[in-house]
Amino acid sequence: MFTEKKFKSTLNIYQKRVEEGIEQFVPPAATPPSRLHQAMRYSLGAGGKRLRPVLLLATADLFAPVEDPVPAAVALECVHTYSLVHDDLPGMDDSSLRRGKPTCHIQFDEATAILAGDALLTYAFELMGRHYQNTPALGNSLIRDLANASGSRRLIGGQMDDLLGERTNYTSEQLKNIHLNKTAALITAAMTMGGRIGHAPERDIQSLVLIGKSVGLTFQIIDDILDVTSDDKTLGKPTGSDLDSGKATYIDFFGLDGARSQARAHPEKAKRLCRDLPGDTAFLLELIAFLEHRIQ
Ligand code: GRG
Repeated sequence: MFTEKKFKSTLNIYQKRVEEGIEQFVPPAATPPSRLHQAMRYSLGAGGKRLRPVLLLATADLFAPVEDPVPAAVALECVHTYSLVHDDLPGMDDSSLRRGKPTCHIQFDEATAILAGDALLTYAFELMGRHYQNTPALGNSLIRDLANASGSRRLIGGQMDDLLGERTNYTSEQLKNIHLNKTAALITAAMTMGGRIGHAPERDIQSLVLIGKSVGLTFQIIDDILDVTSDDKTLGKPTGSDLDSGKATYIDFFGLDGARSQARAHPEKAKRLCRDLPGDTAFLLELIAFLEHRIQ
């Protein structure tokens, strides 16, 4: 069992490994064309919770990895950050605040933000291809997991369906599918990529997929709840945006209490599955509880 203090200090250690990894592996801001690299680093910069790379590192640690998981963790954060930069663009969510700072297209300009997002996405695969070249089977599985999670049937497809859903009415089942793709896909990739770096057996990879889905849904339902119960300053991004865009949320379908009860059921499932994994799962269990309690 972790005390709150031990959990926070372990989380800080993982977050620090991610920050150092970003510093080490992402091209410096001065790299030509420097405006592009500045924008990439600006958006990657401090302010993110680093949930996905922390999940990757913590999952890898369950299996005592031989290869360094940090480049994969940085690649995943690059893909997540690209998705935020593009999601904030005027053609999508049209948002001016992200991670407590002006969004990339406000700080720079729209064209630079599009290119910075493109470059972050592309760089993720260059980084993994380069870093895991001496372990090609591992490199291949990492690239496949991340490409699949971020591709047209998962992250990008979920975003497309979400945008279409603003104009049409969808069912609660369709909403769940959108969130499984838009939110849970990268969270699931964090867990399977961590498992792959630890050479986890296929049975454990399948459990990690299920845990990732439950954690992803928890995360999204809580995001929906916070959108109506929190404020811009606490969240570092605009609240009330779902209502403004006419986007359906868990609250529309299940009410605030119903959404809260689902936000308890999904992490319970994730924690149950976690207990069957090898290694010391204490931190992972606390991290799931931490995500669950963002609202309480
Ligand atoms: C543009 C292909 C493309 C996809 C965009 C990021 C995204 C998909 C949509 C954003 C809308 C949204 C609320 C998504 C669900 C949850 C989510 C991804 C929240 C942001 O992640 P956090 O809270 O952010 O982990 P930080 O800043 O802490 O990294």
